[in-house]
Amino acid sequence: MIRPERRAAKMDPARALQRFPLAPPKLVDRYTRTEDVIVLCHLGVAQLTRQAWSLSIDGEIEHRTTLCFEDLARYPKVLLASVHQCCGSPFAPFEPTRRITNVTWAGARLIDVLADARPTRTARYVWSYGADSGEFSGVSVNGYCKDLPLERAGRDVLLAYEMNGEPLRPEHGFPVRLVVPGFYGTNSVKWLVRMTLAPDRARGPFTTRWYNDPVLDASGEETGDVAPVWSIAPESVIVSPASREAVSLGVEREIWGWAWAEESVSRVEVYTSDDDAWRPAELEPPRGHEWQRFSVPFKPGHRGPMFLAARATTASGQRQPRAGRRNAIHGVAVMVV
Ligand SMILES: Nc1nc2c(c(=O)[nH]1)N[C@H]1C(S)=C(S)[C@@H](COP(=O)(O)O)O[C@H]1N2
Ligand SMILES: [Mo]
Repeated sequence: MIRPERRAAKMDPARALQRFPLAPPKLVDRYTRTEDVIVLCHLGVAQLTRQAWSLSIDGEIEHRTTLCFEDLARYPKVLLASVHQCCGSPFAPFEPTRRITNVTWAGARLIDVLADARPTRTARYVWSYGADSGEFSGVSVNGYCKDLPLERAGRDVLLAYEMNGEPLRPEHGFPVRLVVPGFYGTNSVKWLVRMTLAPDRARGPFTTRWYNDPVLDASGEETGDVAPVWSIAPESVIVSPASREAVSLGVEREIWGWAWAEESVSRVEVYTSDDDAWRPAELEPPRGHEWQRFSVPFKPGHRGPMFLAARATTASGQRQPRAGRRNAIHGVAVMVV
């Protein structure tokens, strides 16, 4: 086993970098092309090579270990597809941004790697560190750090080295990133170089100050509690028709879109303002953490402006709120001509 020296990775660019996703009418493909996938780098892009990369695992484990890329590549390669969603700005946690994509990943299973490190009974969280460093919102950061409950690692969490069938691009975390399907993208640490098993949550700014939502009560007041931005709440977008599209009177077509949640979606309803009714949509059965297509037949009966909306509900009864949350209902105003 090679143990390269850990030096701070070169950052290029050494500033925040974002690529916003396609607008809902452009989300026509089931799998998002890599060039259309969101990019969010708080500190810039860490430039790493496979040769210089290593992952050290420490903390509450029996066997401290450092893996090089060949060590990781020896674990069974797992392929899966999942939604990959940025939850939006940490400064505006209740604002819907719909930064959503659906991509395929390949890599080693985190539990396979952890099985060899043998977490102790006191380990409850996995802290993951990126090789990126720099400044975000006036705070100096050495290694973007996120956490996840160890019990959540037991399912489908990957140490991924491919996106959409190709090695990760630098901005997506080359050579290895964490992927937590079903959790918001912020948890999927890029340029992953260290994991620490810990009895408690990570204490860095990205798990305490940012991406830790104020908990609201039923009337929308802050309770003083906070909740980690982990699980993806139920959400849906209407792909067609597009906002402000002119749709033809009396011509039958579809209203369709995508719905997703960490827990799969069991029901989508579509609202049409001409009859002021929510109708159940046809919905694809869930496939892992991929998004699910929904559709309803649509034949506009009156000329003039019309409002459409979709709302998703999970099996446990979580439903998209009307407004005021990042997963608020997506509405589309069209013109019947
Ligand atoms: N090391 C590191 N990992 C990171 C980030 C980051 O700034 N640094 N940004 C996070 C956020 S907020 C999101 S939404 C996703 C975006 O992943 P992508 O740029 O590959 O689409 O990466 C997450 N992982
Ligand atoms: Mo994000």
